[in-house]
Amino acid sequence: MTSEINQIQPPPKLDTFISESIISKDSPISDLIKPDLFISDLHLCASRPHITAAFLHFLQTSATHAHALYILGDLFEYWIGDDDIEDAHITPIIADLRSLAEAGVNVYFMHGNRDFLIADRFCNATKISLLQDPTLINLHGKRVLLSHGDALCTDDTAYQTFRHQVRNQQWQEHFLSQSLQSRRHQVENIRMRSEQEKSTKSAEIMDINQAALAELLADYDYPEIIIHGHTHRPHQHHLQLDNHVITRWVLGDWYEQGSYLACDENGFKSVNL
Ligand code: LP5
Ligand code: MN
Repeated sequence: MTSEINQIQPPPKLDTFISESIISKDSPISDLIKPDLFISDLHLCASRPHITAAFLHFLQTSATHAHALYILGDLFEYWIGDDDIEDAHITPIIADLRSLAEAGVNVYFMHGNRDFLIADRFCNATKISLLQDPTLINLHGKRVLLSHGDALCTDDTAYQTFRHQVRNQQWQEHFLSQSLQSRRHQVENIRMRSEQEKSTKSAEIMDINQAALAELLADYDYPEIIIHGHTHRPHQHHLQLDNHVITRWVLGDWYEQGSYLACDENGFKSVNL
């Protein structure tokens, strides 16, 4: 596997590096103590009000003590366009994300496979910053690569074909030009089809492909850590790649219980709510 990877040498994609996340010796002492928090796959929706309540509580408590909050995709069960922003279920989420940002916590959001249509209006209303997938950051001197994770599931060819189609700008413009009701109806259909197809796919097919992971890590010059979600299989993996030891943190979903990954100067820890 490693010799294959060594043949692929595109330039490192360091353009998405976030300088604000560098905590240097000269950073205020409070920034050294405050943790960075990582969450994904909350799948917030009106039909799971207790999960939305748990998230709002998290935003009002643990998150307020953070240096930054990174939401690595699938915050919502699905997002059919920013013109749906006034939905009653969405309003308190926007208000609390905004309050958190106004309280001085840096809040970042990366698209997932269910909410990739989140755009400027949502970001402006919440004061969150949109991150590209993947994005490299620096935490306490360690390079940390962030991703939602779905792009790495390359064995799932039916999904990758679907992904290619819906990430196309022209397709999105056409989809967004339709009524909310029509969009909602189409998404409900896709959801049903997705659930149906998932029941026929093996767990291996729906997991991260190790060669795709190795290629991504090599592209980014072997960051010490990668954090992603999507697979709903929370775990801390260790891998060795071309003489580099890399830790892969997989975030958990919020279906049964909320959780987050916290990083401070002492390292990472996974916390259940
Ligand atoms: O989300 P999860 O983990 O349950 O499953 C994903 C993959 N499924 C999806 C679909 C989403 O769950 C639902 C759609 C999100 C709405 C976004 C809003 C805007 C788009 C509106 C589109 C009309 O992402 C699932 C993976 C699984 O992760 C594990 O990685 O397996 O993928 C699938 O199941 C996809 C199917 O294999 C293929 C579906 C083909 C549907 C084709 C319909 C016709 C095309 C319509 C226009 C694009
Ligand atoms: Mn996902």
